[in-house]
Amino acid sequence: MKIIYSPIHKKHSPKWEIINGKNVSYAEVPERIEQIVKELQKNGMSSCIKAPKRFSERYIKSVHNQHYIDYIKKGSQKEAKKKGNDGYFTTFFINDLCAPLTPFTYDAARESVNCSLTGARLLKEEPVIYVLCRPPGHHAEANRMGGYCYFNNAAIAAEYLSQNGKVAILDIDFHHGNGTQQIFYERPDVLYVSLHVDPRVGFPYTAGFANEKGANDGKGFNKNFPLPLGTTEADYEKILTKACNLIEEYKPSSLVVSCGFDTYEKDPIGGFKLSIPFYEKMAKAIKGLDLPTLVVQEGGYNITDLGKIAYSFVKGLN
Ligand code: Q9C
Ligand code: ZN
Repeated sequence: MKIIYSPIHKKHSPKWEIINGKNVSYAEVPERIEQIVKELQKNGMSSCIKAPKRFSERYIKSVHNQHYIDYIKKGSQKEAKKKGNDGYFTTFFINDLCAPLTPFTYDAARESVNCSLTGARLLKEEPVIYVLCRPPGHHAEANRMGGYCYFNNAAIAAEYLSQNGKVAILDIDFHHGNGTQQIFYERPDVLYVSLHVDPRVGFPYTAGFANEKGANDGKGFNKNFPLPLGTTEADYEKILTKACNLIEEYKPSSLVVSCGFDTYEKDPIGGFKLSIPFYEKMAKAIKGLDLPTLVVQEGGYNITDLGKIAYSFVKGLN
């Protein structure tokens, strides 16, 4: 297995998000990815870790609007020139107040895409690749940032892979991937399947309902499994089996996993009851699909245990 990682993400480190009009300290911190890398290295995986290659901005444009890309680039540059450049929330192209622009936001988001595309390209040679990217991507829509996401790493990789056949995206982050759903909503050649907290009680609130099934040519190629707060391993496993069956029936050429660890029982912003050993089980179920698989990091905010969760997951993939 190969792991794609770049240290550039560390430069993107916002202080705050705004929830209900109040500043709340930012959960999506650099330590997340650093803890995972440390734990994988500790377990003898250093030789698996590869640096990303650089990809042209036109790959980002395959999914996002050019005005949106420029806005993030210029906004980051503008912030870098300011005194006290702690980041700011833009008035345009946003879904919420969880994705501020800071001096290195564009650079980090761009490198995060480089990581997912490097992984996608390597899938020809390696059956399973784990992309340790940050900032995450699945809440980023074609022209809207939000939920700690700017460029949709998984969607850009899926778009790239779709040139060689149908792609399935399995989203197991605690939150619904509203961005990925929106980007492929009218496409029959990319199937989006997501398990997540019921949007009536959890972020992103406005998408992720069971009746969102795709539109036009994409009708029937979007499947949401909203789950209640407090979902147990037994219940989660049943639904994951259903999701895997749908993917199997679809017969894709490759699989992209939007992989969040905020489903963990001790996640500070999650609300499911999954334990560390359960992630190995989940990964085995995914591995059982026997598809070229690109695992793209999304959320997961328990800094203390993230490394152990990731290692459990990696064991199941191997
Ligand atoms: N108290 C991802 O996991 N903040 N984004 C919610 C709850 C936004 C999550 C605050 C959560 C965004 C990639
Ligand atoms: Zn999440």
